[in-house]
Amino acid sequence: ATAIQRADYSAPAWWVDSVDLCFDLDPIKTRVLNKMKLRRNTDLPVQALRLDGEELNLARVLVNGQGSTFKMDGNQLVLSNLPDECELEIFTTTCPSKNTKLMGLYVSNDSFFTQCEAEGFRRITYFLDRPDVMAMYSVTLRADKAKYPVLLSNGNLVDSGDLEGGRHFAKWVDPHKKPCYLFALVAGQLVCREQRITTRAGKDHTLQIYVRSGDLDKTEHAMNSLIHSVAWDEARFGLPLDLERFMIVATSDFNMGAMENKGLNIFNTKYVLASQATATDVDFSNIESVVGHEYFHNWTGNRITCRDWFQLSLKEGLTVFRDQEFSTDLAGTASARAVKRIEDVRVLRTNQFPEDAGPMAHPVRPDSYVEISNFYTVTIYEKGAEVVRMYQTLVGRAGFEKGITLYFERHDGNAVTCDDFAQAIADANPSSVLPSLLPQFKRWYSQAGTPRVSAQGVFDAASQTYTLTFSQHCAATPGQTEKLPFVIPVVLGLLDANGNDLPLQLEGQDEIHTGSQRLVLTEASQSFCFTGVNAEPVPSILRGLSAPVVLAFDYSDAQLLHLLAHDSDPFNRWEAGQRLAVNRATAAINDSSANPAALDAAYIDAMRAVLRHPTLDAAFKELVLTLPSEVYLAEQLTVVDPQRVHTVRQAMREQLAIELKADWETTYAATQETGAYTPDAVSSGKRALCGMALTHLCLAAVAEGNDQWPAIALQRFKNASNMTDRFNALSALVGSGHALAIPALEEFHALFKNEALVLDKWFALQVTAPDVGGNTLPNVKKLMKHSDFSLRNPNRARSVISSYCQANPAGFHRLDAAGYQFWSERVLELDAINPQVAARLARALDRWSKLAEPYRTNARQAIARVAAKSGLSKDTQEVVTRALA
Ligand code: B3K
Ligand code: ZN
Repeated sequence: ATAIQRADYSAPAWWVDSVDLCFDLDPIKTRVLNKMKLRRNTDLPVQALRLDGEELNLARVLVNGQGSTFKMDGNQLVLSNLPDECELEIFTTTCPSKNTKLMGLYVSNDSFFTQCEAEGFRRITYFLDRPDVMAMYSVTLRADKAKYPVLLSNGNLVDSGDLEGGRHFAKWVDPHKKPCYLFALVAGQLVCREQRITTRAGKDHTLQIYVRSGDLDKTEHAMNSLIHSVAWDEARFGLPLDLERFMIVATSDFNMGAMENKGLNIFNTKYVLASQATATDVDFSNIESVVGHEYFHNWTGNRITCRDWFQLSLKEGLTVFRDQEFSTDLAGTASARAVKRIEDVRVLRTNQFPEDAGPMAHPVRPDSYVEISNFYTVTIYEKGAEVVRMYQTLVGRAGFEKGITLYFERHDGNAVTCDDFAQAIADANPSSVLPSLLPQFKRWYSQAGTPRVSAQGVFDAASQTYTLTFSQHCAATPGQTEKLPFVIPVVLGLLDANGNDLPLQLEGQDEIHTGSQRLVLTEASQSFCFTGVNAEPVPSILRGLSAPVVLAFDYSDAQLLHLLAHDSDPFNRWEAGQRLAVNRATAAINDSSANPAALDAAYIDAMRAVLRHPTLDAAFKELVLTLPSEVYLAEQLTVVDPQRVHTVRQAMREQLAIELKADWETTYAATQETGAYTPDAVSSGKRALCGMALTHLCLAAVAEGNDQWPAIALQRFKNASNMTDRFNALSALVGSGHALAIPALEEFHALFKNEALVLDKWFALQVTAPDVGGNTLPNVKKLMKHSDFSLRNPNRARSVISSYCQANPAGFHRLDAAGYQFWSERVLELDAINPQVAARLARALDRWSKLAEPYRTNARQAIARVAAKSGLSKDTQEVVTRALA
């Protein structure tokens, strides 16, 4: 497969001004008539029209109503000698029921859905399938009325009625021009929750959420999230809803989370359906952010879209940043805001940092790709969001809002690049530091890899100064050996002996900062000297993770304990606790003769103090008490023995369980009742801490051969009035390996056998259970034979296969390599059905070269077996080829 290069971009030779689509929907043979008004791009020399198509049956081509000659060049339909303006009609047919890739038009539960981003529209009709071709759309849908009573597409319904033979039709017109990746249609037996709203601007809108008939009672939270999203974007960025009607439709067969099609978002049911009985607090909060995310795309993505797919982070990084800000603003209290930031940083560091250090590392704006679907990554999304966050840090919140306003003034209705975005933010803030730093700042778009910032502090008692010296370094990544220094905003504070922030004054400057100060690193190495410091302070560096970097500072335990106890920045307070744990874990992991139970009294006492703290929020306590994940710990090591990492972390957890037992009991007692269920930040934090207490109490009980707490967990499981408490109790039992887990799992299945999303949890919980005597893999294989298992449903396949391969390191990385064998077989099996799902799974062994032997050799061989297979999809091929490079 050949790579597409960013440098090869050229404007399209033809523009499409309007598209009139007519569908005769049928699961076996859907007919599509595509009438386009074309206009030659006269800026370029005359070129043939080349239209993309994939798995289409071409019936007829008319130019200005006349039969026309054409030729095929691979997958492209090529028409030469067209007049500069013409109408082109193309008739094709497709078979939606055989579409297991879930790209283009497909059938799920007897309904029709589409997914076009990035290159799925070419599976519906021949088209210039690229985001810089924006057209006006009108769409007529015809289908059997009884089977498909609801017919939806983008924009406004302008006509509908009955046809002969029990069929009916609906005609939709989208008032906004759009790239074809935002096209959507839905047809089926669906019901809808509807809400009319009037926005601040005084306009009326209809919001609708369509689901299958049994699911209507689970749409209230998604609707509320949508209402909040509309209000927030108007209030924070002045961006109103630009459609009379805004629809969300849920489907249980979907490759990813959701899709922002103009006016007709299509969602994975996982990010729509929620009731207190079936969804956890985490589900509720994910729904809020995904509903927000897709809604915010209406401006950042749809009104202004990407010129080409290399610019993907233009819309994704920015929209993730916006959804993070939305959830943060909705969270309310300062503590809840900090909790949200910690959660986002955890995602960044456990997913994106490893990606940036592995074979798939790529810049936020990649230079080349084989299959664009492989580049919907945590780098494009989460690192992209951090890059946007740094603009805000550099120009301030008000300055950033001005920048967004200028961006829309300049580019609304266009397909643009990351450079256009950067320029708008800089131009709107002429007196900020950004304009002069912009060329260097843009290295964040071109250089892959996570920079490492090393800092050293020197206190000089005689001059009463404290000098911080920073140096930055970024390791080589595939295709990029040399890196130039980045622009790195470093927000910091200095704590005195009482834990208070010192006033900060840099040598030679008049300005005095109380609390935090923002420094900007631009050199490979540079120093900052703070004056008027009369005793050695403890530096709190990179507050709130002010840049997506690794900070190396040789903190003593005493300094970290001081930060954990006092830092005014809750993020760094949490971070200090993580560093204490990482130091202990890595020491024990690296010395295989050492006792894996690596926690000393100082650490345990500090955790006890946090648990007992009178004013800290439950959610924050839960985050501090959570040990760094096995994946995060592995990233801190040069050579990884996954079994040793697991053994040490597990031993540390047991130690926390046993040594803090009395405190877990107190904590449980204090948090077990949260009253009537609401998924707000405070009560969900309480439930999370309660679940954590129960987990540790069950762990301690099993270690001590005592059944009291498992019995309490079983009762809580049975009596729970919401899914969060019920699932936490079940997880506590399963995670402790207690025998009561078995009947509880059976009961859980019986209770929720008709709730697909809950069954996904049931499957995932079992395959991520601790691997006792190598039993996880046989259990995974057994679960794949369960009558509720299906490889074709992405959610279900992920809940069993991906959860095992990607969320159970100790169960997966087996000495006998059977986990890798299983992985390679499933990748190949899935690749024949759904390449996108397969290629995601293929990334489970990204970090193979860091593994200790024999894991390393065995993993490499498993990847090579996949790579050797003929007929692999481009998707999987690209992932395994890069892994072996
Ligand atoms: N833009 C879509 C992702 C499409 C993925 C295509 N393989 C959802 C989102 O980011 O909002
Ligand atoms: Zn997105």
